[in-house]
Amino acid sequence: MSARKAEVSRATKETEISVSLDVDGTGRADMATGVGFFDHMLDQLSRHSLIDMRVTAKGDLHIDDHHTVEDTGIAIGQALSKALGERRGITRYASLDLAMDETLTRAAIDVSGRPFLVWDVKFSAPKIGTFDTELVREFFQALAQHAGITLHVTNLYGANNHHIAETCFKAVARVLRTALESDPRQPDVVPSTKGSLKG
Ligand SMILES: [Mn+2]
Repeated sequence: MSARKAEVSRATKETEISVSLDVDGTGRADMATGVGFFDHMLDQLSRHSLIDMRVTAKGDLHIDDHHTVEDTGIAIGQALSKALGERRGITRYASLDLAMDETLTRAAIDVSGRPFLVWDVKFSAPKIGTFDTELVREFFQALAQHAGITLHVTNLYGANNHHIAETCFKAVARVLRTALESDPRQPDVVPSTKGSLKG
């Protein structure tokens, strides 16, 4: 596999975001989005996917966190798609049940080139600290759309909303890690009968 690295810069009237990532990294995370809880979640995404990620975002946080979270999802998704190129040699599929204390969350992924999010996660409170819980879905919707991945996330049970959010990020991180790993039985093949996994 050639180097799977990419940089994306994205500026609108609402946000200015730059992302650089290395899919074959060690999980080195450097997050500065201005949203503390979101930085903590992105640290999990990087650490447990082993994708090195550097994210800086300057968003209209005086309104709320929505644009910053969504647009960061877009930029990470775009960078991931760019880094993966034609997706040759990847494992493609993975699924996992991830436990954290009382919470269990399932993620399943197909690095298909077909963006799709199935989201079955409910929070029992609208906020974790100052962070809107509904933004967790917004992030993964943007990520799936722009990375060109099919992603299913289901929270099976859990009581603590911080844990529920965190297991979503960790579970997706772990399935990304597995699905993006080189398949040693077909390292030079695009794993599709169509011959293409580009969106
Ligand atoms: Mn935590």
